[in-house]
Amino acid sequence: MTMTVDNLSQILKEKLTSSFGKSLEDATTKEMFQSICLTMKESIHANWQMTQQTYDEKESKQVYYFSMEFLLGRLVESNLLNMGMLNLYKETLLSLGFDPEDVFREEHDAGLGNGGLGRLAACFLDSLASLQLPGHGMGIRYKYGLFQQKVVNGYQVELPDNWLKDEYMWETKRGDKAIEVRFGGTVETTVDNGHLQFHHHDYERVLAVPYDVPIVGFDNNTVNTLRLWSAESTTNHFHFHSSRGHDYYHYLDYKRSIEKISEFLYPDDSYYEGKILRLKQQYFLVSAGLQSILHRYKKRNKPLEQLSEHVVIQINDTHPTLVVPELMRLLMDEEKLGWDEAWSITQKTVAYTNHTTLSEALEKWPEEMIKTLFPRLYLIIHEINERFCKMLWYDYPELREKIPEMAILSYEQVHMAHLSMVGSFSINGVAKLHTDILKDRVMKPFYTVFPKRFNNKTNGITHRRWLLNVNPKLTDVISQAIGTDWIHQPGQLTDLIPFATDSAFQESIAKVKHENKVKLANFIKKQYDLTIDDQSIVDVHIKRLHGYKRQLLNLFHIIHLYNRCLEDPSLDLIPRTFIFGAKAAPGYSFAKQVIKLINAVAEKVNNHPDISSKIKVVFLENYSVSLAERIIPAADLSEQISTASKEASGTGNMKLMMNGALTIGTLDGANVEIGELVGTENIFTFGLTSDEVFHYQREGEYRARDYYNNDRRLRNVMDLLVNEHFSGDDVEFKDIFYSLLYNNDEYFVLKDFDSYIHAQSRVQEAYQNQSDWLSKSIVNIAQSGMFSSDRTIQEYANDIWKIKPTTIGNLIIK
Ligand code: 26W
Repeated sequence: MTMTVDNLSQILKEKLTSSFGKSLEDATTKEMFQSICLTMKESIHANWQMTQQTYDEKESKQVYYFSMEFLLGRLVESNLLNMGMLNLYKETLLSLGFDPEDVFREEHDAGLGNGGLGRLAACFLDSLASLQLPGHGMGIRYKYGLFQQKVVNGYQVELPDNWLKDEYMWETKRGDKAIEVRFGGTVETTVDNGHLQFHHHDYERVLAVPYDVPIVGFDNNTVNTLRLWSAESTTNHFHFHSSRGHDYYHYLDYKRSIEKISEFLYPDDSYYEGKILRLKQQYFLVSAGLQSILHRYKKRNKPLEQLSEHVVIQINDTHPTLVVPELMRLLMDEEKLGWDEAWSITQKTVAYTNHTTLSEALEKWPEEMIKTLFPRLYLIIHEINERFCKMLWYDYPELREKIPEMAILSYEQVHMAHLSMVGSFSINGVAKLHTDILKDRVMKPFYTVFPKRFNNKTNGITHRRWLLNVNPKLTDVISQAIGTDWIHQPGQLTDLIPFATDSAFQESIAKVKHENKVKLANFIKKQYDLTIDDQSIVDVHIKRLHGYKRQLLNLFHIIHLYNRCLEDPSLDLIPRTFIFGAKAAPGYSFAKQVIKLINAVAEKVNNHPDISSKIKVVFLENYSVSLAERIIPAADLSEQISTASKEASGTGNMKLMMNGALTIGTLDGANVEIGELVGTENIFTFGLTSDEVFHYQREGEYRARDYYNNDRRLRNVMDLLVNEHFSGDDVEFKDIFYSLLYNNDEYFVLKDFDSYIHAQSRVQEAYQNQSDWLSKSIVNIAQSGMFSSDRTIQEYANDIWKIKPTTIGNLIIK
């Protein structure tokens, strides 16, 4: 039976009564939201159970994506879209007197991630389910997600993200599947029947309790699982030995120390800090995840030797690297396999993705810490290292002098990337350029030893969320032109190419963009009481705040325009709205100063009587998945201006392109591939290449000061930072100024300034010819299908995981 607005209205009214004792008239939007979720869950849960049952019956090979971060955002709209029910629910809500947007906004963003790495994991889950692939997520159920950002007086202030305050509607606690994870203690070695045995004593026990979130596939019956682990104290720890209170307080202390393990997400992106709690979190995820996988595998009654034919573990960066020694431990100590068998199984089961080459982001843990927290794992890592170094010594004499830099244990540190590479069968980068840099530079000696393990998987984004959900009007315009097949086969967006020069189509694209701008402008007006011009160029720089992402370079262009307007009030500028969204790591003071500077520039520019009609600068606080969803459909220009070689891929670049924004960018990460697809005339490329950056770094030839001295425009921009123009005092921005001149501008902002300014004037010129601009925009949309994460996941499935779709049969749902 197909559901109608009337049926659904009835169901929702009944839900309101049975769950909240409310009539429609008395129900709050939150109650309506919860009623919707409860209703959706009835069919999702039926398919969920069916999916798991089918995987077991068909013995499908399963992928487990281990990640410390899953940046899901809200799920209600994307689940409804995937279930084919979005329009029905929207219409029904309207007929019941509710604004669907208000209702959907009741869902708190699940912000269990910092940025690109976490959002990629979420897009991958959507694609796995949509391609009917048996792939699941393993993560941590942080009680607090990434901090909420407030801007107070121009400064970032961090507030806790208490996302579980109201019930999280999508999760199901599986108390019966709880698992014990052990920390610390000592290891005793004995010999039984000539076999070495390891006995772990005096450890601390932590209970890992899984909370499962269903991952709904698009237009199919597949529902996969994201399993998020929560740390709880084991109940049998506490016995009342006496009526004295201290047992009780001791227990509370203990309980709190355990729960800390899954309490919060470290708000750090691209910077590694050796914090013991983070290491505990990593092992907690790894041990609980692996134990639950082995438990399920054993139900298939297959020998452990065949594990890799049934299970693949993909580790999202090095954060879950401990899967390598932990799987060894479980296979040897629990399952009684010998080293060689266990090693062969482990190596065939684990695959590793690298997401950064920034040296400050590469994890290295002090040996002492690993030894204390995981004494048995330490012994195993030690043995892996010995065997690896010996192999190098005998099989690769030409690499002998490189052994200290390739070792897993060296200089009293454990090198997680080395452990990952040695313990896995696949090592992949996330964009062509990034993979080449891994092979030719950062991991070159490993590439010599394991050439077959290296491969590239250029990132992608789910077009369902990032086009269909966020931009329904553009979706309709596309489908009117080329039909709807592209929705299942996003590669077919290239059918739009002939429409690039079609003036009627251009007009409809322009109309949608303008409507999206009006919508964003209304939001900004409501939220910030700031009026932006919906006819202006919307220039968007949204991503984490980091030196290498060069928000500062963007700002220098803005200040430069401001200076030009001051010099020549009649300057002919197409009005532009510069939008920034960015969180800075709480301890990253340079990044925080840049936020303050953006806001200080905004204050000046937006309040200038003559200039504010030409330039507006907006810093939107609390950048998050939901905020990205509002901004991206309205964007004309996508700022992807990282120092070449530093941005592994970028995925915001893909989201913006798919929504018709043109890229101004360096030849970095996936920008290179975007440029190859759209052609040089449809992208604004500028700046140093990665090879040039490596050259300057190696030769030490760059002198930032020369650029300051020789470029008057640059001097005029920079001097404003230290002469009280943007701030009441002249020291507010001195760190920024000094990092450029005295620390020699690590990210080549001054070096690329001139080239960037030129690229920006090409943008303004191109925008003047609207028909030309629209044709460029259409080419970008047309070529964006390549960046659907469906393509990426299909490549992982074919090349790394060797898995095929499992079709889930039809359930009879009322
Ligand atoms: C241990 C501290 C830490 C935490 C997170 C170090 C490094 C990270 C991540 C690797 C940073 C990250 O999110 N990398 C981004 O991954 C995206 C998905 O592949 C890429 O698109 C981005 O270019 C890359 O910066």
